[in-house]
Amino acid sequence: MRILLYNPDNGVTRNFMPHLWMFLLQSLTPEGHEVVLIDGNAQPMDEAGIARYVLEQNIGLVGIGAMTRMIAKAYRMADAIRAVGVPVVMGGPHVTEEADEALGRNGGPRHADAVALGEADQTWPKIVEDAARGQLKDVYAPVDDFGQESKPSLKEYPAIPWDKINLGQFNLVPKMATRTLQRIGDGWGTFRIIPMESGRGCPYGCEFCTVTGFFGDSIRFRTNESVVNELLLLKARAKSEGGQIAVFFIDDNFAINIKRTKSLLRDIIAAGAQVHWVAQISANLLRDEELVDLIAASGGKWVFIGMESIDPTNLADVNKGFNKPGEYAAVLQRLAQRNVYAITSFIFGMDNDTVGVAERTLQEIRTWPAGLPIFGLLTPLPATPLYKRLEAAGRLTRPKHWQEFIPFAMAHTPLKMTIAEAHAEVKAGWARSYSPEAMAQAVDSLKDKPLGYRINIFIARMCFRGIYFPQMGPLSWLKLIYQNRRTISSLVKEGFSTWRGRGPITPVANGSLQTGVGAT
Ligand code: B12
Ligand code: SF4
Repeated sequence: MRILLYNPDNGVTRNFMPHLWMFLLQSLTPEGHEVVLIDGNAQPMDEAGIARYVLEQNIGLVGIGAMTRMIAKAYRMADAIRAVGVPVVMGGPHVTEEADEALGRNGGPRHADAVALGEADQTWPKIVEDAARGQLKDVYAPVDDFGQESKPSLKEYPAIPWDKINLGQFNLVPKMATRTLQRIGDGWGTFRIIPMESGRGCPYGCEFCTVTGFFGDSIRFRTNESVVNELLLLKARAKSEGGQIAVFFIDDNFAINIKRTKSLLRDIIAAGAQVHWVAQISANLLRDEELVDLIAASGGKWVFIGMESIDPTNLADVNKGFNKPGEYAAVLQRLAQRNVYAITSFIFGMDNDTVGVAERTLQEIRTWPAGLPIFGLLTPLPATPLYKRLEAAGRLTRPKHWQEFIPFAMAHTPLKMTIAEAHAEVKAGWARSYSPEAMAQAVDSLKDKPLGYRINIFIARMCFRGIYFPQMGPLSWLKLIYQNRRTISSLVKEGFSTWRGRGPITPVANGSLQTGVGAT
Protein backbone atom coordinates (compact mmCIF):
# COMPACT_ATOMS: atom_id res chain seq x y z
CA MET A 1 0.00 0.00 0.00
CA ARG A 2 1.19 3.55 -0.70
CA ILE A 3 0.60 5.83 2.26
CA LEU A 4 0.64 9.62 2.20
CA LEU A 5 1.37 11.50 5.44
CA TYR A 6 0.25 15.09 5.11
CA ASN A 7 0.73 18.12 7.37
CA PRO A 8 -1.38 21.17 6.49
CA ASP A 9 0.31 24.54 6.09
CA ASN A 10 -0.09 27.14 8.82
CA GLY A 11 0.35 30.18 6.59
CA VAL A 12 3.29 31.51 8.61
CA THR A 13 6.36 29.38 8.98
CA ARG A 14 6.90 28.09 5.41
CA ASN A 15 9.51 25.33 5.30
CA PHE A 16 11.41 26.42 8.41
CA MET A 17 11.41 22.95 9.97
CA PRO A 18 9.89 19.55 9.14
CA HIS A 19 7.28 18.07 11.49
CA LEU A 20 8.68 15.22 13.52
CA TRP A 21 5.50 13.10 13.63
CA MET A 22 5.73 12.37 9.91
CA PHE A 23 9.26 11.01 10.07
CA LEU A 24 8.52 9.10 13.24
CA LEU A 25 5.44 7.38 11.80
CA GLN A 26 7.33 6.70 8.56
CA SER A 27 10.02 4.90 10.59
CA LEU A 28 7.34 2.94 12.50
CA THR A 29 5.49 1.79 9.36
CA PRO A 30 5.52 -2.00 8.97
CA GLU A 31 7.57 -3.40 6.06
CA GLY A 32 5.90 -3.81 2.72
CA HIS A 33 4.34 -0.34 2.56
CA GLU A 34 5.70 2.79 0.95
CA VAL A 35 5.32 6.15 2.73
CA VAL A 36 5.43 9.55 1.05
CA LEU A 37 5.45 12.80 3.01
CA ILE A 38 4.02 16.18 2.11
CA ASP A 39 4.39 19.15 4.40
CA GLY A 40 2.03 21.86 3.16
CA ASN A 41 4.37 24.52 4.57
CA ALA A 42 7.02 23.48 2.05
CA GLN A 43 4.77 22.15 -0.72
CA PRO A 44 1.56 24.19 -0.72
CA MET A 45 -1.49 22.26 -1.97
CA ASP A 46 -5.19 22.95 -2.20
CA GLU A 47 -8.13 20.54 -2.01
CA ALA A 48 -8.21 19.82 -5.74
CA GLY A 49 -4.44 19.37 -5.78
CA ILE A 50 -4.38 16.78 -3.03
CA ALA A 51 -7.33 14.86 -4.49
CA ARG A 52 -5.51 14.69 -7.83
CA TYR A 53 -2.28 13.70 -6.14
CA VAL A 54 -3.72 10.74 -4.21
CA LEU A 55 -5.39 9.40 -7.35
CA GLU A 56 -2.36 9.85 -9.60
CA GLN A 57 0.00 8.37 -7.03
CA ASN A 58 -2.29 5.45 -6.25
CA ILE A 59 -2.36 6.29 -2.54
CA GLY A 60 -4.28 3.74 -0.43
CA LEU A 61 -4.28 5.61 2.90
CA VAL A 62 -3.72 9.21 3.95
CA GLY A 63 -2.62 10.18 7.46
CA ILE A 64 -3.15 13.82 8.45
CA GLY A 65 -1.76 15.44 11.61
CA ALA A 66 -2.65 18.90 12.83
CA MET A 67 -2.62 21.27 15.75
CA THR A 68 -5.86 23.12 16.55
CA ARG A 69 -4.62 26.10 14.58
CA MET A 70 -4.53 24.13 11.30
CA ILE A 71 -7.51 21.85 11.86
CA ALA A 72 -9.95 23.70 9.60
CA LYS A 73 -7.54 23.31 6.68
CA ALA A 74 -6.88 19.69 7.71
CA TYR A 75 -10.61 18.91 7.58
CA ARG A 76 -11.01 20.54 4.16
CA MET A 77 -8.13 18.48 2.77
CA ALA A 78 -9.48 15.31 4.41
CA ASP A 79 -12.93 15.93 2.89
CA ALA A 80 -11.40 16.29 -0.58
CA ILE A 81 -9.41 13.06 -0.20
CA ARG A 82 -12.37 11.09 1.11
CA ALA A 83 -14.52 12.42 -1.72
CA VAL A 84 -12.30 10.55 -4.20
CA GLY A 85 -12.63 7.35 -2.19
CA VAL A 86 -9.33 7.26 -0.28
CA PRO A 87 -9.54 6.64 3.48
CA VAL A 88 -8.17 9.23 5.89
CA VAL A 89 -6.84 8.71 9.40
CA MET A 90 -6.24 11.77 11.53
CA GLY A 91 -4.01 12.17 14.58
CA GLY A 92 -2.33 14.80 16.75
CA PRO A 93 -3.39 17.02 19.64
CA HIS A 94 -6.59 18.48 18.19
CA VAL A 95 -8.42 15.32 17.12
CA THR A 96 -7.28 13.61 20.31
CA GLU A 97 -9.34 16.14 22.23
CA GLU A 98 -12.11 16.50 19.63
CA ALA A 99 -12.42 12.99 18.19
CA ASP A 100 -16.22 13.26 17.86
CA GLU A 101 -15.85 16.37 15.73
CA ALA A 102 -13.44 14.59 13.32
CA LEU A 103 -15.70 11.52 13.16
CA GLY A 104 -18.88 13.55 12.67
CA ARG A 105 -20.41 12.31 15.90
CA ASN A 106 -21.33 15.73 17.22
CA GLY A 107 -23.83 16.62 14.55
CA GLY A 108 -21.32 18.01 12.04
CA PRO A 109 -19.92 16.37 8.92
CA ARG A 110 -17.50 13.44 9.19
CA HIS A 111 -13.93 14.29 8.15
CA ALA A 112 -11.94 11.16 9.00
CA ASP A 113 -12.43 7.43 8.60
CA ALA A 114 -10.36 6.85 11.72
CA VAL A 115 -8.81 8.84 14.53
CA ALA A 116 -5.60 7.99 16.40
CA LEU A 117 -5.84 9.24 19.96
CA GLY A 118 -2.76 10.48 21.80
CA GLU A 119 0.70 9.15 21.06
CA ALA A 120 0.44 6.85 18.05
CA ASP A 121 3.84 5.14 18.21
CA GLN A 122 2.19 1.83 19.14
CA THR A 123 -1.10 2.17 17.29
CA TRP A 124 0.27 3.30 13.91
CA PRO A 125 1.48 -0.16 12.75
CA LYS A 126 -1.96 -1.56 13.63
CA ILE A 127 -3.74 1.26 11.77
CA VAL A 128 -1.67 0.52 8.66
CA GLU A 129 -2.39 -3.23 8.80
CA ASP A 130 -6.13 -2.64 9.33
CA ALA A 131 -6.23 -0.15 6.46
CA ALA A 132 -4.39 -2.58 4.17
CA ARG A 133 -7.11 -5.17 4.95
CA GLY A 134 -9.83 -2.57 4.44
CA GLN A 135 -10.90 -2.87 8.08
CA LEU A 136 -10.16 0.51 9.64
CA LYS A 137 -11.80 1.07 13.01
CA ASP A 138 -13.14 4.47 14.01
CA VAL A 139 -10.86 5.03 16.98
CA TYR A 140 -7.37 3.83 17.88
CA ALA A 141 -6.41 4.41 21.48
CA PRO A 142 -3.03 3.52 22.98
CA VAL A 143 -4.01 0.95 25.62
CA ASP A 144 -2.27 -2.09 27.11
CA ASP A 145 -3.65 -5.64 27.33
CA PHE A 146 -5.75 -4.61 30.34
CA GLY A 147 -7.36 -1.67 28.57
CA GLN A 148 -5.29 0.86 30.54
CA GLU A 149 -3.83 3.90 28.75
CA SER A 150 -0.23 3.13 27.80
CA LYS A 151 2.49 5.57 26.86
CA PRO A 152 5.56 4.59 24.81
CA SER A 153 8.61 4.44 27.07
CA LEU A 154 10.95 5.93 24.39
CA LYS A 155 13.70 3.55 25.49
CA GLU A 156 13.21 1.68 22.20
CA TYR A 157 13.15 4.73 19.94
CA PRO A 158 13.20 4.04 16.19
CA ALA A 159 16.29 5.13 14.28
CA ILE A 160 15.06 7.85 11.92
CA PRO A 161 17.22 7.46 8.79
CA TRP A 162 18.14 11.14 8.53
CA ASP A 163 21.07 10.23 6.30
CA LYS A 164 18.74 8.91 3.58
CA ILE A 165 15.57 11.00 3.89
CA ASN A 166 15.00 13.45 1.06
CA LEU A 167 15.08 16.85 2.79
CA GLY A 168 15.19 18.92 -0.39
CA GLN A 169 12.06 20.86 0.58
CA PHE A 170 13.56 21.96 3.90
CA ASN A 171 16.71 23.72 2.71
CA LEU A 172 16.60 27.28 4.06
CA VAL A 173 19.34 28.46 1.68
CA PRO A 174 17.77 29.99 -1.45
CA LYS A 175 18.57 27.93 -4.57
CA MET A 176 20.29 30.81 -6.36
CA ALA A 177 22.76 31.26 -3.47
CA THR A 178 23.58 27.58 -2.93
CA ARG A 179 26.66 27.38 -5.14
CA THR A 180 28.32 30.51 -3.78
CA LEU A 181 27.57 29.65 -0.18
CA GLN A 182 28.88 26.11 -0.55
CA ARG A 183 32.36 27.66 -0.73
CA ILE A 184 32.10 29.65 2.49
CA GLY A 185 33.86 28.11 5.47
CA ASP A 186 32.84 24.46 5.87
CA GLY A 187 30.04 25.00 3.38
CA TRP A 188 26.66 26.73 3.53
CA GLY A 189 25.06 25.13 0.47
CA THR A 190 22.32 23.78 2.73
CA PHE A 191 21.01 24.92 6.08
CA ARG A 192 18.32 22.88 7.78
CA ILE A 193 16.66 22.93 11.16
CA ILE A 194 15.75 19.41 12.21
CA PRO A 195 13.31 18.52 15.00
CA MET A 196 14.48 15.96 17.52
CA GLU A 197 12.95 14.80 20.77
CA SER A 198 14.96 13.56 23.72
CA GLY A 199 11.93 13.09 25.97
CA ARG A 200 8.17 13.66 26.33
CA GLY A 201 5.90 14.96 29.03
CA CYS A 202 5.77 17.85 31.45
CA PRO A 203 4.21 17.61 34.91
CA TYR A 204 3.72 21.37 35.48
CA GLY A 205 0.16 21.55 34.17
CA CYS A 206 0.00 25.22 33.16
CA GLU A 207 -3.67 26.01 32.68
CA PHE A 208 -3.53 26.94 28.97
CA CYS A 209 -1.26 24.12 27.87
CA THR A 210 -2.21 20.90 26.07
CA VAL A 211 0.95 19.06 26.94
CA THR A 212 0.30 17.78 30.46
CA GLY A 213 -3.08 16.39 29.37
CA PHE A 214 -1.77 14.95 26.10
CA PHE A 215 1.61 13.45 26.97
CA GLY A 216 0.77 12.94 30.62
CA ASP A 217 2.74 13.95 33.64
CA SER A 218 4.89 10.85 33.40
CA ILE A 219 8.09 12.01 31.83
CA ARG A 220 9.90 9.64 29.54
CA PHE A 221 13.33 9.91 27.97
CA ARG A 222 15.20 8.34 25.11
CA THR A 223 18.58 6.89 25.96
CA ASN A 224 21.48 9.31 25.68
CA GLU A 225 23.04 6.95 23.17
CA SER A 226 20.09 7.09 20.81
CA VAL A 227 20.04 10.92 20.89
CA VAL A 228 23.81 11.14 20.39
CA ASN A 229 23.67 8.70 17.44
CA GLU A 230 20.94 10.76 15.79
CA LEU A 231 23.01 13.92 16.20
CA LEU A 232 26.09 12.22 14.73
CA LEU A 233 24.03 11.06 11.75
CA LEU A 234 22.77 14.58 11.10
CA LYS A 235 26.22 16.07 11.52
CA ALA A 236 27.69 13.62 9.03
CA ARG A 237 24.93 14.38 6.54
CA ALA A 238 25.53 18.11 6.74
CA LYS A 239 29.26 17.62 6.25
CA SER A 240 28.83 15.35 3.24
CA GLU A 241 26.50 17.92 1.64
CA GLY A 242 28.79 20.90 2.26
CA GLY A 243 26.06 22.38 4.40
CA GLN A 244 24.95 23.11 7.96
CA ILE A 245 22.42 21.62 10.29
CA ALA A 246 20.83 22.90 13.50
CA VAL A 247 18.60 20.91 15.81
CA PHE A 248 15.38 21.96 17.58
CA PHE A 249 14.95 19.77 20.65
CA ILE A 250 11.17 19.83 20.71
CA ASP A 251 10.85 18.44 24.26
CA ASP A 252 8.34 20.56 26.12
CA ASN A 253 10.78 21.22 28.88
CA PHE A 254 14.22 20.02 27.85
CA ALA A 255 15.66 20.31 31.37
CA ILE A 256 12.67 18.96 33.27
CA ASN A 257 15.04 16.46 34.90
CA ILE A 258 18.20 18.50 35.30
CA LYS A 259 20.38 15.54 36.20
CA ARG A 260 19.34 13.68 33.03
CA THR A 261 19.81 16.77 30.85
CA LYS A 262 23.30 17.34 32.20
CA SER A 263 24.19 13.71 31.56
CA LEU A 264 22.87 13.95 27.97
CA LEU A 265 24.78 17.16 27.30
CA ARG A 266 27.98 15.65 28.71
CA ASP A 267 27.57 12.62 26.44
CA ILE A 268 26.98 14.88 23.43
CA ILE A 269 30.21 16.74 24.20
CA ALA A 270 32.19 13.52 24.84
CA ALA A 271 31.03 12.05 21.51
CA GLY A 272 31.83 15.23 19.57
CA ALA A 273 28.15 15.30 18.54
CA GLN A 274 27.69 19.04 19.09
CA VAL A 275 25.53 20.84 16.58
CA HIS A 276 23.97 24.22 17.13
CA TRP A 277 20.66 23.69 18.88
CA VAL A 278 17.60 25.37 20.32
CA ALA A 279 15.36 23.99 23.08
CA GLN A 280 12.44 24.97 25.30
CA ILE A 281 13.34 25.28 28.98
CA SER A 282 11.34 26.93 31.73
CA ALA A 283 13.03 29.84 33.51
CA ASN A 284 13.04 28.16 36.94
CA LEU A 285 15.33 25.39 35.64
CA LEU A 286 17.91 27.85 34.31
CA ARG A 287 19.07 28.85 37.78
CA ASP A 288 21.67 26.09 37.60
CA GLU A 289 25.02 27.54 36.45
CA GLU A 290 26.47 24.16 35.55
CA LEU A 291 23.47 23.37 33.36
CA VAL A 292 23.91 26.66 31.50
CA ASP A 293 27.65 25.94 31.07
CA LEU A 294 26.79 22.58 29.53
CA ILE A 295 24.10 24.09 27.30
CA ALA A 296 26.70 26.44 25.81
CA ALA A 297 29.43 23.81 25.54
CA SER A 298 27.15 21.32 23.78
CA GLY A 299 26.08 23.74 21.06
CA GLY A 300 23.01 25.39 22.64
CA LYS A 301 22.40 28.76 20.94
CA TRP A 302 18.79 29.69 21.67
CA VAL A 303 16.52 28.79 24.55
CA PHE A 304 12.77 29.28 24.23
CA ILE A 305 11.38 30.46 27.57
CA GLY A 306 7.65 30.65 28.23
CA MET A 307 7.73 33.76 30.43
CA GLU A 308 4.06 34.47 29.71
CA SER A 309 3.73 37.57 31.92
CA ILE A 310 5.69 39.92 34.15
CA ASP A 311 2.75 39.96 36.56
CA PRO A 312 2.83 37.31 39.33
CA THR A 313 -0.97 37.48 39.70
CA ASN A 314 -1.42 36.49 36.07
CA LEU A 315 1.09 33.70 36.48
CA ALA A 316 -0.70 32.35 39.53
CA ASP A 317 -4.04 32.53 37.67
CA VAL A 318 -2.77 30.18 34.94
CA ASN A 319 -1.03 27.83 37.38
CA LYS A 320 2.42 29.04 36.37
CA GLY A 321 3.44 30.53 39.70
CA PHE A 322 6.77 28.73 39.43
CA ASN A 323 7.79 31.48 36.98
CA LYS A 324 9.31 34.32 39.03
CA PRO A 325 9.42 37.57 37.03
CA GLY A 326 11.97 38.93 39.50
CA GLU A 327 14.56 36.45 38.28
CA TYR A 328 13.95 36.75 34.50
CA ALA A 329 16.76 39.30 34.06
CA ALA A 330 19.30 37.15 35.91
CA VAL A 331 18.36 34.07 33.90
CA LEU A 332 18.80 35.93 30.61
CA GLN A 333 22.13 37.44 31.73
CA ARG A 334 23.35 33.96 32.68
CA LEU A 335 22.57 32.74 29.16
CA ALA A 336 23.93 35.81 27.37
CA GLN A 337 27.24 35.62 29.25
CA ARG A 338 27.71 32.31 27.40
CA ASN A 339 26.45 33.69 24.08
CA VAL A 340 23.20 31.80 24.41
CA TYR A 341 20.11 33.93 23.75
CA ALA A 342 16.46 33.65 24.59
CA ILE A 343 13.22 33.53 22.67
CA THR A 344 10.98 35.06 25.33
CA SER A 345 7.32 34.25 24.89
CA PHE A 346 4.56 36.42 26.41
CA ILE A 347 0.80 36.03 26.56
CA PHE A 348 -1.48 39.07 26.69
CA GLY A 349 -5.18 39.06 27.51
CA MET A 350 -4.69 37.37 30.85
CA ASP A 351 -7.22 38.08 33.57
CA ASN A 352 -5.11 40.66 35.41
CA ASP A 353 -3.90 42.43 32.25
CA THR A 354 -4.99 46.01 31.72
CA VAL A 355 -4.44 48.49 28.91
CA GLY A 356 -0.72 49.30 28.68
CA VAL A 357 0.43 45.76 29.39
CA ALA A 358 2.50 45.69 26.17
CA GLU A 359 4.47 48.83 27.06
CA ARG A 360 4.98 47.69 30.67
CA THR A 361 6.33 44.37 29.40
CA LEU A 362 8.53 46.10 26.82
CA GLN A 363 10.02 48.35 29.48
CA GLU A 364 11.24 45.21 31.24
CA ILE A 365 12.39 43.54 28.04
CA ARG A 366 14.51 46.61 27.14
CA THR A 367 16.55 46.09 30.31
CA TRP A 368 17.41 42.49 29.32
CA PRO A 369 20.07 41.23 26.90
CA ALA A 370 18.67 41.48 23.36
CA GLY A 371 16.78 38.36 22.34
CA LEU A 372 13.65 37.47 20.44
CA PRO A 373 10.44 38.46 22.22
CA ILE A 374 7.20 36.97 20.90
CA PHE A 375 3.65 37.83 21.89
CA GLY A 376 0.42 35.88 21.74
CA LEU A 377 -3.05 36.00 23.22
CA LEU A 378 -4.42 33.69 25.88
CA THR A 379 -6.15 30.98 23.85
CA PRO A 380 -8.51 28.36 25.25
CA LEU A 381 -7.31 25.24 23.44
CA PRO A 382 -9.75 22.33 23.57
CA ALA A 383 -9.76 20.19 26.74
CA THR A 384 -7.28 22.39 28.61
CA PRO A 385 -8.16 23.44 32.16
CA LEU A 386 -8.35 27.01 30.81
CA TYR A 387 -11.01 26.02 28.29
CA LYS A 388 -13.06 24.31 30.98
CA ARG A 389 -12.78 27.28 33.37
CA LEU A 390 -13.83 29.84 30.77
CA GLU A 391 -16.62 27.64 29.47
CA ALA A 392 -17.99 27.13 32.99
CA ALA A 393 -17.86 30.88 33.57
CA GLY A 394 -19.71 31.54 30.29
CA ARG A 395 -16.80 33.63 29.02
CA LEU A 396 -16.14 31.90 25.68
CA THR A 397 -17.13 34.20 22.83
CA ARG A 398 -16.13 31.73 20.09
CA PRO A 399 -16.32 28.29 21.69
CA LYS A 400 -15.30 26.53 18.43
CA HIS A 401 -12.74 29.16 17.45
CA TRP A 402 -10.72 26.64 15.44
CA GLN A 403 -13.53 26.20 12.93
CA GLU A 404 -13.03 29.78 11.74
CA PHE A 405 -9.42 30.25 12.71
CA ILE A 406 -8.24 33.88 12.81
CA PRO A 407 -4.61 34.54 13.76
CA PHE A 408 -4.10 36.64 16.90
CA ALA A 409 -7.80 36.83 17.77
CA MET A 410 -9.22 36.12 21.20
CA ALA A 411 -11.96 33.57 21.75
CA HIS A 412 -13.01 34.84 25.17
CA THR A 413 -13.36 38.16 26.97
CA PRO A 414 -10.52 39.10 29.29
CA LEU A 415 -11.57 40.41 32.71
CA LYS A 416 -9.99 43.85 32.75
CA MET A 417 -9.82 44.78 29.06
CA THR A 418 -11.99 44.44 26.01
CA ILE A 419 -11.10 41.98 23.27
CA ALA A 420 -10.21 44.89 20.96
CA GLU A 421 -7.87 46.32 23.60
CA ALA A 422 -6.15 42.96 24.00
CA HIS A 423 -5.66 42.78 20.21
CA ALA A 424 -4.17 46.27 20.23
CA GLU A 425 -1.75 45.29 23.01
CA VAL A 426 -0.43 42.29 21.10
CA LYS A 427 -0.01 44.41 17.98
CA ALA A 428 1.87 47.05 19.96
CA GLY A 429 4.16 44.36 21.40
CA TRP A 430 5.16 43.15 17.94
CA ALA A 431 5.32 46.59 16.28
CA ARG A 432 7.54 48.15 18.97
CA SER A 433 9.82 45.11 19.29
CA TYR A 434 10.45 44.71 15.58
CA SER A 435 10.51 48.29 14.27
CA PRO A 436 13.71 49.26 12.40
CA GLU A 437 14.68 51.36 15.47
CA ALA A 438 14.20 48.41 17.83
CA MET A 439 16.19 46.16 15.50
CA ALA A 440 19.05 48.68 15.39
CA GLN A 441 18.95 49.05 19.17
CA ALA A 442 19.11 45.26 19.66
CA VAL A 443 22.15 44.97 17.40
CA ASP A 444 23.86 48.00 19.04
CA SER A 445 23.30 46.64 22.52
CA LEU A 446 25.54 43.69 21.62
CA LYS A 447 28.50 45.90 20.64
CA ASP A 448 30.89 43.86 22.79
CA LYS A 449 29.89 40.58 21.09
CA PRO A 450 31.49 39.13 17.96
CA LEU A 451 30.06 40.37 14.67
CA GLY A 452 28.64 36.91 13.96
CA TYR A 453 26.36 37.07 16.99
CA ARG A 454 25.02 40.46 16.02
CA ILE A 455 24.32 39.30 12.46
CA ASN A 456 22.70 36.21 13.90
CA ILE A 457 20.37 38.21 16.15
CA PHE A 458 19.53 40.57 13.32
CA ILE A 459 18.64 37.79 10.84
CA ALA A 460 16.65 35.94 13.48
CA ARG A 461 14.73 39.13 14.30
CA MET A 462 13.91 39.73 10.63
CA CYS A 463 12.46 36.20 10.43
CA PHE A 464 10.59 36.36 13.75
CA ARG A 465 8.91 39.61 12.77
CA GLY A 466 7.09 37.57 10.13
CA ILE A 467 5.17 35.63 12.79
CA TYR A 468 2.93 38.68 13.26
CA PHE A 469 3.54 40.77 10.14
CA PRO A 470 3.16 38.42 7.17
CA GLN A 471 6.23 38.69 4.91
CA MET A 472 5.75 35.82 2.52
CA GLY A 473 6.87 37.22 -0.86
CA PRO A 474 10.17 38.66 -2.14
CA LEU A 475 8.62 42.13 -2.31
CA SER A 476 7.82 42.27 1.39
CA TRP A 477 11.36 41.11 2.14
CA LEU A 478 12.82 43.82 -0.07
CA LYS A 479 10.70 46.40 1.75
CA LEU A 480 11.92 45.07 5.08
CA ILE A 481 15.53 45.18 3.93
CA TYR A 482 15.04 48.76 2.77
CA GLN A 483 13.51 49.76 6.12
CA ASN A 484 16.47 48.25 7.95
CA ARG A 485 19.10 49.51 5.51
CA ARG A 486 21.08 51.45 8.12
CA THR A 487 21.61 48.45 10.37
CA ILE A 488 22.38 46.21 7.39
CA SER A 489 24.91 48.60 5.90
CA SER A 490 26.70 49.09 9.22
CA LEU A 491 26.95 45.31 9.71
CA VAL A 492 28.17 44.82 6.14
CA LYS A 493 30.74 47.63 6.49
CA GLU A 494 32.04 46.18 9.72
CA GLY A 495 32.19 42.70 8.19
CA PHE A 496 34.09 43.96 5.19
CA SER A 497 36.65 45.92 7.18
CA THR A 498 37.14 43.02 9.59
CA TRP A 499 37.64 40.67 6.67
CA ARG A 500 40.22 42.98 5.08
CA GLY A 501 42.07 43.60 8.30
CA ARG A 502 41.88 40.30 10.13
CA GLY A 503 41.41 37.42 7.75
CA PRO A 504 38.58 35.37 6.40
CA ILE A 505 35.03 35.31 7.65
CA THR A 506 33.86 31.90 8.80
CA PRO A 507 30.34 30.80 9.37
CA VAL A 508 28.61 30.07 12.65
CA ALA A 509 26.25 27.17 12.11
CA ASN A 510 23.12 29.03 13.04
CA GLY A 511 22.60 31.27 10.10
CA SER A 512 25.33 33.87 10.54
CA LEU A 513 28.83 34.81 9.56
CA GLN A 514 31.57 35.45 12.03
CA THR A 515 35.13 36.67 11.77
CA GLY A 516 37.67 33.87 11.84
CA VAL A 517 39.95 35.37 14.48
CA GLY A 518 39.04 35.28 18.13
CA ALA A 519 35.46 34.18 17.50
CA THR A 520 33.77 31.64 19.74
C1 B12 B 1 7.60 21.80 17.62
C2 B12 B 1 6.34 22.51 18.04
C3 B12 B 1 5.98 23.63 17.31
C4 B12 B 1 6.70 24.09 16.09
C5 B12 B 1 5.96 23.51 14.88
C6 B12 B 1 6.78 23.42 13.63
C7 B12 B 1 7.37 22.06 13.42
N1 B12 B 1 7.87 21.92 12.25
O1 B12 B 1 7.38 21.18 14.24
C8 B12 B 1 6.51 25.62 16.23
C9 B12 B 1 7.60 26.18 17.11
C10 B12 B 1 6.46 26.43 14.93
C11 B12 B 1 5.19 25.64 16.98
C12 B12 B 1 4.34 26.69 16.99
C13 B12 B 1 3.11 26.69 17.61
N2 B12 B 1 2.64 25.76 18.44
CO1 B12 B 1 3.57 24.13 18.80
N3 B12 B 1 4.46 22.66 19.46
C14 B12 B 1 5.54 22.06 19.12
C15 B12 B 1 5.83 20.93 20.11
C16 B12 B 1 6.77 21.49 21.17
C17 B12 B 1 6.43 19.68 19.56
C18 B12 B 1 5.66 19.00 18.42
C19 B12 B 1 6.25 17.65 18.18
O2 B12 B 1 6.95 17.45 17.22
N4 B12 B 1 6.03 16.70 19.12
C20 B12 B 1 6.58 15.38 19.08
C21 B12 B 1 5.70 14.49 18.22
C22 B12 B 1 6.26 13.10 18.17
O3 B12 B 1 4.42 14.48 18.86
P1 B12 B 1 3.11 14.85 18.07
O4 B12 B 1 3.35 15.84 17.03
O5 B12 B 1 2.04 15.08 19.02
O6 B12 B 1 2.82 13.45 17.29
C23 B12 B 1 2.43 12.27 17.97
C24 B12 B 1 0.92 12.14 18.13
O7 B12 B 1 0.24 13.36 18.24
C25 B12 B 1 0.48 11.37 16.94
N5 B12 B 1 0.21 12.08 15.70
C26 B12 B 1 0.48 13.34 15.32
N6 B12 B 1 0.08 13.55 14.07
C27 B12 B 1 -0.45 12.41 13.62
C28 B12 B 1 -1.01 12.06 12.40
C29 B12 B 1 -1.49 10.77 12.22
C30 B12 B 1 -2.05 10.40 10.90
C31 B12 B 1 -1.42 9.82 13.25
C32 B12 B 1 -1.92 8.46 13.05
C33 B12 B 1 -0.86 10.16 14.48
C34 B12 B 1 -0.38 11.44 14.65
O8 B12 B 1 1.56 10.50 16.72
C35 B12 B 1 2.81 11.12 17.06
C36 B12 B 1 3.68 10.09 17.74
O9 B12 B 1 3.13 9.64 18.93
C37 B12 B 1 4.40 20.68 20.68
C38 B12 B 1 4.34 20.10 22.05
C39 B12 B 1 4.60 18.62 21.97
N7 B12 B 1 5.42 18.13 22.84
O10 B12 B 1 4.14 17.91 21.10
C40 B12 B 1 3.78 22.06 20.61
C41 B12 B 1 2.28 22.14 20.33
C42 B12 B 1 1.94 21.15 19.25
N8 B12 B 1 2.15 23.50 19.83
C43 B12 B 1 1.11 24.09 20.23
C44 B12 B 1 0.75 25.43 19.93
C45 B12 B 1 -0.50 25.97 20.62
C46 B12 B 1 1.49 26.18 19.03
C47 B12 B 1 1.18 27.60 18.60
C48 B12 B 1 -0.25 27.82 18.17
C49 B12 B 1 1.60 28.54 19.72
C50 B12 B 1 1.23 29.95 19.50
N9 B12 B 1 0.42 30.46 20.39
O11 B12 B 1 1.63 30.58 18.57
C51 B12 B 1 2.15 27.82 17.43
C52 B12 B 1 1.43 27.73 16.10
C53 B12 B 1 2.40 27.63 15.01
C54 B12 B 1 1.92 27.81 13.68
N10 B12 B 1 2.16 28.98 13.13
O12 B12 B 1 1.36 26.91 13.16
C55 B12 B 1 0.24 23.19 21.09
C56 B12 B 1 -0.89 22.61 20.26
C57 B12 B 1 -2.15 22.40 21.04
C58 B12 B 1 -3.26 22.15 20.11
N11 B12 B 1 -4.38 21.76 20.67
O13 B12 B 1 -3.19 22.32 18.94
C59 B12 B 1 1.31 22.14 21.56
C60 B12 B 1 0.76 20.75 21.89
C61 B12 B 1 2.01 22.76 22.79
C62 B12 B 1 1.14 23.25 23.89
N12 B12 B 1 1.70 24.12 24.68
O14 B12 B 1 0.01 22.94 24.11
N13 B12 B 1 5.00 24.49 17.65
S1 SF4 C 1 5.94 24.26 31.59
FE1 SF4 C 1 5.52 24.48 29.38
S2 SF4 C 1 5.10 22.40 28.64
FE2 SF4 C 1 4.97 22.34 30.87
S3 SF4 C 1 2.80 22.59 31.27
FE3 SF4 C 1 3.73 24.64 31.39
S4 SF4 C 1 3.55 25.52 29.32
FE4 SF4 C 1 3.13 23.29 29.17
